[in-house]
Amino acid sequence: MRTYDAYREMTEQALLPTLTSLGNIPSPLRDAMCYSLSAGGKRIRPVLLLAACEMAGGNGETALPFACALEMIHTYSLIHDDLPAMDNDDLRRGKPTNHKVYGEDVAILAGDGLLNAAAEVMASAAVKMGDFRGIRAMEIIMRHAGVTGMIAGQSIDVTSEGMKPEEDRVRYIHEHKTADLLEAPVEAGLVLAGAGDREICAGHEYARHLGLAFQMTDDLLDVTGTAEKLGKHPGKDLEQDKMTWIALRGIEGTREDARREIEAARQALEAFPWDTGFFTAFAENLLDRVQ
Ligand code: GRG
Repeated sequence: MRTYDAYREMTEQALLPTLTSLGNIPSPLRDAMCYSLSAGGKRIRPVLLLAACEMAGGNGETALPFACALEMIHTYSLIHDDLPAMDNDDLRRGKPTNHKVYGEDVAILAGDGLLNAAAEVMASAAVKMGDFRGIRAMEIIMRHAGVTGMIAGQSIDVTSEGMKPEEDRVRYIHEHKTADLLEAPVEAGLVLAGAGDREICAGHEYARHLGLAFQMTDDLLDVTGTAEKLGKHPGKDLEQDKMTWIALRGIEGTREDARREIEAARQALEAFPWDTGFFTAFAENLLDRVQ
């Protein structure tokens, strides 16, 4: 296995060539898609996919198109989330948001374009692989990003603003808006490596707990972080009366819950027959962000 930085660098190198390999995208659509895709970001989702695949003995290079596709989906979701009709943000990844640079019409299309490009990239990689692993990985990624996954979570999030926080509702939003897009890479990476159902189940369990802790730490950073550190404006959740974990449990309660989720994630790793050091360190680093 490689380091986080090595997987991140693999992703950085492959992202734009993977997009442009699809053919001639007209400007300004192409510029808008490339702008957000190359704006940085932690690249957590592709890194998780490549690491899960290599942990289980798979080939990272073969998995790379799926890792890039997932980052395209994540980037589209950020572009759309920043639109005036959703969170109405003007700063993302330390840069002006897509619609501030290209206008709302092109930003919407850039998001649509990235989602469609992701499906094209995965379908074409699956055809090249010539077996069921690629199709299965694509199904996992599209389902977690879709109308029972991330889009479902986002839909409940935007329609819950101003409501009294309820635990089931907050949990639903976090499991789908956030955790689904962390489950997808771990499960898909394992599938691409040919792992068995027991390991895929353990991967699902790990990533679900990790995803919940990830959203809790994101909520904490929204209260305690600075725009300079976060690359986006803090304080938005309170401003928009969002149904967050903090609204439910307060700052200390959220910290405690995040610690509990990380512990549960670490325990899920025990079911793996491989060296899980990468994934333990990943979970612990997440917690360090808000200690
Ligand atoms: C528009 C369908 C649709 C979904 C939007 C991404 C998203 C769903 C909303 C953004 C707001 C938010 C708090 C999402 C939860 C997931 C999350 C914390 C995303 C940010 O991910 P990072 O921290 O970002 O990995 P970078 O920039 O590092 O890639």
